[in-house]
Amino acid sequence: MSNQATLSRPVSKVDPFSHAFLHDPYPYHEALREAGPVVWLEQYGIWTMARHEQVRDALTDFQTYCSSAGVGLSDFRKEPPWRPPSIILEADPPLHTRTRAVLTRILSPAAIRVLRVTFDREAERLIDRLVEKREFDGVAELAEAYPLKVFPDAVGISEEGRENLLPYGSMVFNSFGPRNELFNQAMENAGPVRDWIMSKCSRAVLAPGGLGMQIFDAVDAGELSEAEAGMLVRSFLSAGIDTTVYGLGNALYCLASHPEQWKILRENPNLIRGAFEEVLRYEAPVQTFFRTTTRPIDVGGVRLGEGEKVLLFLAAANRDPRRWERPDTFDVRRRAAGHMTFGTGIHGCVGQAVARLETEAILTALASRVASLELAGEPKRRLNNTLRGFDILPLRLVTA
Ligand code: 8QM
Repeated sequence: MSNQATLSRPVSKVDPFSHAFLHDPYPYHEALREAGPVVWLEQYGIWTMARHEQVRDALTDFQTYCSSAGVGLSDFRKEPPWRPPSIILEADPPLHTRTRAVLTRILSPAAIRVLRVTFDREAERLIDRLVEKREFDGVAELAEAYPLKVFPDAVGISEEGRENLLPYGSMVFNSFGPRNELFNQAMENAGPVRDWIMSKCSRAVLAPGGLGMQIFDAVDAGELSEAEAGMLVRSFLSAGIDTTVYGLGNALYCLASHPEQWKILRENPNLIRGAFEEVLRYEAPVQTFFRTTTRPIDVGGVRLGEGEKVLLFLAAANRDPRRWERPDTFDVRRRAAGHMTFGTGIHGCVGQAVARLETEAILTALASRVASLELAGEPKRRLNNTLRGFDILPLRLVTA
């Protein structure tokens, strides 16, 4: 019975990290979903899941699908990681439980309410400037500029050297994929960029009261070692910038290219929160994550072995017609909760409230000032082994 299933395992020859795939992943997502609940990718010798049910089940079962062997293609048990593993992302319980508890507290709803004041003010300031400008690049001048200001300020790092944050993010997110051209390009200046990041992770250089220093408060409370606290500051600087940059860029793109949806938002600003969830479902800034099996497991009648890499297609789960009506329609009124872009389970995005806060601040400032939000030229994609988003997004704002 299980032999038969093994013989009939669905296989695919696609390369999910090729330029063709990354440029327009959606037809490939459909093919992978339709191929079966789990599919063998011949090119890499790994499994992949693209249906909502299987992606969610794998993310929920952290005992079978572990993170400590890395959440990229590379198996940390077979080859050395490019940097010391994250003690939250690339960790399992009990280590993960302890580190996660600290970040959950620092990013609690009460903490987000405190951040909201500054985040709203900075969003209004920036949008006022851009409204005056009328035409601008939505990536450099908005989707990058805003997170690069408010998040490092909140963490409490110096202004000097912040141009290292995006190159570091590019290293982190490209490194989850294979060692292809995108990976090599991202790693070109790896040494100095990594050194700068690490130099910003110590108690001595963090502003008092900031999110970074609050991690060090947990050392004083006996929850972490001094070295672990530095590693969790590194996690903030790894996970907190590119994700929101790509998410905000995708939000601007979705709304600029769906004017009727922008009109709905302008007339009902209470829909902004749900609209961002729909952006995350429809154009997921984080497309994929891997897990590694800790034991043999049956998935829809197919037997996976122990120690095997599994590529989870968050972005394909988000458009699975088994889960969503009209999955390829961008609809800000839809209930998009249940998308997989923040993951789910014990590793579900710990910073998701910050991501929502940033995008809501920007979209609210825009909706109160701007009648139409238009593409002013052809957007250009920036390819990345994990992230989906833009390099250039020419925008035009027309005031009410
Ligand atoms: C991705 O370094 C880290 O801890 C880390 C890096 C990247 C992420 C999360 C954590 C999911 C956003």
